[in-house]
Amino acid sequence: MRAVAEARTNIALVKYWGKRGASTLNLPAVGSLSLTLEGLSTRTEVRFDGALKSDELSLNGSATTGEPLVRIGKLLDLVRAQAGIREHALVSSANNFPTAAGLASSASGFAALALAATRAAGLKLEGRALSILARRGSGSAARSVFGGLVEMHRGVREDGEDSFAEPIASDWDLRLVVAVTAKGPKDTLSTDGMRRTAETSPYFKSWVESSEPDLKAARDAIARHDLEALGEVTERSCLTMHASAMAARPAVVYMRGVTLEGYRAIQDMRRGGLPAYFTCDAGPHIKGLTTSAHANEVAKRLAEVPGVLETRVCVPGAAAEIIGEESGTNRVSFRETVSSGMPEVIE
Ligand code: 2P0
Repeated sequence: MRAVAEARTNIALVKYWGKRGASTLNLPAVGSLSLTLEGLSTRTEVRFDGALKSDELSLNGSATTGEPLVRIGKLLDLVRAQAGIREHALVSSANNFPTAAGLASSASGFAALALAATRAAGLKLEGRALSILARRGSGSAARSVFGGLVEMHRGVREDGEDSFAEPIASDWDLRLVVAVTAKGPKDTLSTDGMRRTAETSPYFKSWVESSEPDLKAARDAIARHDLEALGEVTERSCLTMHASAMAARPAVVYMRGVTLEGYRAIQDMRRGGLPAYFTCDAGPHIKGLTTSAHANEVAKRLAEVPGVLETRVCVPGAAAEIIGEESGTNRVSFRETVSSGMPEVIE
């Protein structure tokens, strides 16, 4: 009744922003397409224990209550219902990157939680079912179940069973350069920012309409390994998403001066023949899409932008995986990825 899982964060090249319908199933208004990143991950242990009076959460070593515990409790309730168990759980979760830096943690966090909780509850879900469960915790988490390039399907069903992510087979040596521009948590949580955008932005409908053509362009570019085409769609999806959010009332603005300077620096790089493409998320950090041959130069140039605190070159990351598990007297510890299902004994 105990399992430890690890999941990596992901960065969307074609963005998710907004929900569809009034459903409580966390259904996205648009599909999305992302790259899972190695090196920015969450490791989560879940232990169901009949002696616990309520669910308990430790985040990065500190006992945590309030909203994070409520969100985690809701996902645990879904797992308990599926597994037919009643025990409360002790959840310990840690990121190997500073949560306060505002880099995405709900994606890796809920993917790791969905995998660890189901396994600790004795369930063995395949990738699609796990992605659907992770989506209930956080939309972007549905993508972190898988490694590399991943497409999240919007789906049309009210029960959400066609709203899941799938890996896109590709051996493209893409890199994402992350330039951290601020410390401290972001101003508006994504869930709140996207709700306000959907409810009040005059541009939300246009944003939603732009998504399908962008997804198609991205898929085509990936099939051709066409960085220019993928980069162009990456930039326009990001800027269209932010434009719709900025037009919300009150405005939802995540970019800061340094973010736009990063955008200009990336435009300059391209003018000088260095292929790099900009994206950013629900925070001020700059992300540059490029390939392995150019990643170090892109990182060097982004580090020169005033206000950039730190840069990091990220390679495509692996699928969520079980690091270890234990049930009753059966003690096993191994590494098993969602995509391959091939166990690799580590102890
Ligand atoms: C994305 N973001 O596609 C977009 C781009 C941020 C900007 O998915 O409400 O934390 O938990 O489903 O997944 C962040 O949204 O939102 C996000 P919920 P989530 O990566």
